[in-house]
Amino acid sequence: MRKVLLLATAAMLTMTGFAAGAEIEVRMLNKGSDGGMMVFEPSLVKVEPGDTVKFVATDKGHNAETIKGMLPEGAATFVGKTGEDISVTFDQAGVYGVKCLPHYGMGMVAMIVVGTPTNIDQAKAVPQVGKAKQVFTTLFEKLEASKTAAR
Ligand SMILES: [Cu+2]
Repeated sequence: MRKVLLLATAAMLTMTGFAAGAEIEVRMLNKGSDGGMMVFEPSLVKVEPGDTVKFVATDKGHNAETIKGMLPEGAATFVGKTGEDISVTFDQAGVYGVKCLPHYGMGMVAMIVVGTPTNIDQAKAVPQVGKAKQVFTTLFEKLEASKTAAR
């Protein structure tokens, strides 16, 4: 009897943990709604610390992983498996660059902004591959524009 109660308590705590942060879905697609090929959609996501982003393998052949140096200092890196969903809870504030390894050079990247991004300059300084450079330039512009609008 006592064991059952303990299990029930554990289950409730687990559920409470899930409820604490929001979950946002980012789909990995061969073709985006704007016609672009090989994209994360949305490619710019703003969340609060403790929120979870679920990268959904809507189309197979993609993955989501951190870009070296493009995350706040001390934050954990992650590497998703190709063709599989991966849920990442972002506890540390900052800008995170995410890439699909097979399509990095084609510009399949996303930016996750958690709380107040304090590492924008460092993130901008990270060298990018192929078309990813242009995509990130656009994403940083969008981020700056949204900050200005909020003022
Ligand atoms: Cu991809």
